[in-house]
Amino acid sequence: MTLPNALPRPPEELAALKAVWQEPSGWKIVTAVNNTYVGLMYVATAFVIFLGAGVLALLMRVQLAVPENTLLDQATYNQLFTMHGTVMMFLFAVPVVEAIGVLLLPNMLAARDLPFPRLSAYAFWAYFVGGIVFFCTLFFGQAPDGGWFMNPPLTSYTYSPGANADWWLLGIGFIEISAIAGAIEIVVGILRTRAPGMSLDKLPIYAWAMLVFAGMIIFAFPAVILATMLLEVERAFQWPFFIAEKGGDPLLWQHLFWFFGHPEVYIIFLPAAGMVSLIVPTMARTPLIGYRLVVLALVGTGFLSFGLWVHHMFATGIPQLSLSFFSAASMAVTIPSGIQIFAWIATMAAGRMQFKTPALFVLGFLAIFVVGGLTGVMTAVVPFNWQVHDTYFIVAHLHYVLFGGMVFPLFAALYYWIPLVSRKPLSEHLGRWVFGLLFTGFNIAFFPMHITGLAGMPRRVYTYPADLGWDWLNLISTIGAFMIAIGVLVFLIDVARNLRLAVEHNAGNVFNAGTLEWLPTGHYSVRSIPTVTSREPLWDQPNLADEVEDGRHYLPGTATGRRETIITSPVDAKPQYLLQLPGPGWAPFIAAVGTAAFFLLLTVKWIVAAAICGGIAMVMIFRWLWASDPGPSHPPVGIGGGIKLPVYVTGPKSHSWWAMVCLLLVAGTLFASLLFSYLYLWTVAPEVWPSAGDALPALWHPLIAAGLLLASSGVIASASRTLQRTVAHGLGPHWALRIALFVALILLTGAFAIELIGQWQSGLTPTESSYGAIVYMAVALQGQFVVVLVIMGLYTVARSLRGLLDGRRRATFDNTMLLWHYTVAQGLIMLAVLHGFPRLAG
Ligand code: HEM
Ligand SMILES: [Cu+2]
Repeated sequence: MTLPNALPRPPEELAALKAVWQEPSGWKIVTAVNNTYVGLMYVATAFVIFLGAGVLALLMRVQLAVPENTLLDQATYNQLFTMHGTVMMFLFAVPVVEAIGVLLLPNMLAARDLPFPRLSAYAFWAYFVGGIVFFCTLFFGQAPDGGWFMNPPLTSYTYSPGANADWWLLGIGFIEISAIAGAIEIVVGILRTRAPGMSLDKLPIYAWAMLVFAGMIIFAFPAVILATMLLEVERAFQWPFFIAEKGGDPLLWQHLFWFFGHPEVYIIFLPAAGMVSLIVPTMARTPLIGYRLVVLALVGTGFLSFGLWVHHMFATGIPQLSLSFFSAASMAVTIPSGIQIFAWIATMAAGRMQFKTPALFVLGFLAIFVVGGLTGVMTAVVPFNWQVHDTYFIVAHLHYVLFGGMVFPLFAALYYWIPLVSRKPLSEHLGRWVFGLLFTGFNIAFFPMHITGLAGMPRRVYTYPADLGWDWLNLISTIGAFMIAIGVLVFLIDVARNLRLAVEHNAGNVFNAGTLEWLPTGHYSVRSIPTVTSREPLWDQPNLADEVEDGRHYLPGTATGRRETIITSPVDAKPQYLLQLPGPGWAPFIAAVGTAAFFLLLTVKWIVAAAICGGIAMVMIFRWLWASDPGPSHPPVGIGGGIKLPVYVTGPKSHSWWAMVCLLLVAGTLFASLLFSYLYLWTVAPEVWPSAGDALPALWHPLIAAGLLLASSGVIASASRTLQRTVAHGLGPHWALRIALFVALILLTGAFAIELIGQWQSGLTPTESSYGAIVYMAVALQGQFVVVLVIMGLYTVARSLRGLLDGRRRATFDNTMLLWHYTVAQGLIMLAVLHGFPRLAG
């Protein structure tokens, strides 16, 4: 193969590349947006939070070590297990895998960075501030105490009047927004910033896993965001979604929560499985066996896991048919996991394994995860499930799955990839100790819990009477927990001794791996971006590292004098355009702190301060958006090999269009969850719903509203055609465009007002019944979209006035238009359901 660039490269090329990617130092590090910086801080924060949640676990184990212990009282213990579970699931497990993705993916895809660096920075800082404040509620006795799944009515205002539950609802709801931001970044990054030639068939398995992971976040998290919104509104304004006397149903919470909560387990597990699929071939020195089957298994798990949520509700008295269906489905999901396990075993058998520390952790993972899978199949059997419901058997099962399925792979990954960010690898000798302590400690701590559970000990009890046969088992569990703690301590010592952070001049490819992240890198990632022709490029092209370093592949420096990366087509990774990336800046940091402060202050009901912080966050976000639609500011540039790429693209080819589509999928899922809730509430309490004889809002209301909505979409569509005819600073069509935007906004808000007034005039109030509550919730959701569109519409007009919008520079308008049509569609469906459904049913 002839290389795109000839030798020698001019010396100033590398210097220019370095200068452009120079990162701030000192306290200005908070302005850094580069994935290496943000990724490292992200991983470190998540790990510290893991330690914190681990300390809570130790406290619980000390309390339970002997019967009738008085070290902790009931109220404190309730906060401890709730915080331990919540923090482990939401503040450690999901963020840490997202963080590793941010850190590794660009290098693995040979991109210079992910497509939205400021979004990653925003997601990280929001998580950082929100996570720390959330954790600190413990020190003020304000921590949530209703268990990690927060079931009402226990968490409703009547039984949890303090702010504890609000911290969970607002804090976690907010951190999920940060997780979604990260997920969108990862989806668009994997699909659009791959090295030329890295078709989907050559994508490293880890990237496949992260793609499924991020996709699952997009479809799972909206359900729990809706649930937290409903419960918070119920607590704050007495809208009775979950209160049975008023036609609500606590089980609605469980459906929404577990529709997210079960996929959550796989959201945590799949990235871990992806890591294992890269580590095993390296350790066995042979390519992964069954690549395509493993990809199929990842995608299959993603789909299946959305059909299992009811197995967390087997003891709630749901119909027999649901029991059978969800029981069978739960067993079916073991098949794709089994495929992966066999692929790993086959690969190990086919190659010559070197038992370095990462390999040990992988073996530990396999052993523990298989046990967790087996107890999972046991609990999928309904009668057995009823027996062990809410006992320590479940605590044992969930830790075999979560600790085995993600913490062991995580340690494997740390030992495996730390040479990428450190001058020295971690110590093999200490690594063996860490593994030994964690593996033995884990089994000593958690295996006895199966027996404790079968012997009848319920979970979530702060103490127990002596001589029920639980004493020894509990003491053993506590000893095991401390062995785990010592193992983690040894790991920290290893890190303190051997970790020497260095992105440049790192330890390098110490395990002789085949994937691209092991190419020599700087802050700019690779010096030049290689063409990929196989799944293990470093094994198949022995000279690749030197060629890349010598700048002989694509984009050997900076083509436009700014940070940039190549955008490729989603399936076969053909270069499409050059994306200019932003450098360091304050906006993401301030916006994230402002957003976090907004939610946290809202929790303590400091409304004015919250509003100010929210306002600051908004201003910052718009400042950063303002610069992110540069237009065709640069003529097409050559990237080597005779390829010339445009520097700006709009419409369905552009990365921002893809991100908008992802965002609309999130919105659509949120809306679907709301429709589900609406219909669900009707099935549980049709008596609070209007029937044939009742006064309903007159039909002309929704018909007019629908007409206005359609008209507003029509106006936007014609504005789009007008925009096509404009050029910067011309006059005529610009005014037509601005007027059209105003008219469309008036039509949209008019439609909303008519619907709201119509419902109100018919005498419906949100507090009287679950029907009123859910109707107004639907209207309020639509209202939020209208508010966003008003802001985006005015913003678009402002850009037009400043001459920043025309036929060629139109990404801002295109994204607004997408959201617009979506909002109109959502509004039409909502009108049809709100007005059609009770009528037809009655
Ligand atoms: C460091 C080792 C760990 C120990 C010693 C430990 C210990 C415990 C104990 C004793 C409980 C039961 C409390 C009770 O029901 O009264 C518990 C619950 C739980 N743990 Fe862990 N755990 C550890 C790690 C993890 C990890 C890594 C995760 C997740 C990634 C996790 C997730 C959970 C969850 C979700 C619960 C349920 C909380 C609830 O009932 O609301 N744990 N843990
Ligand atoms: Cu489940």
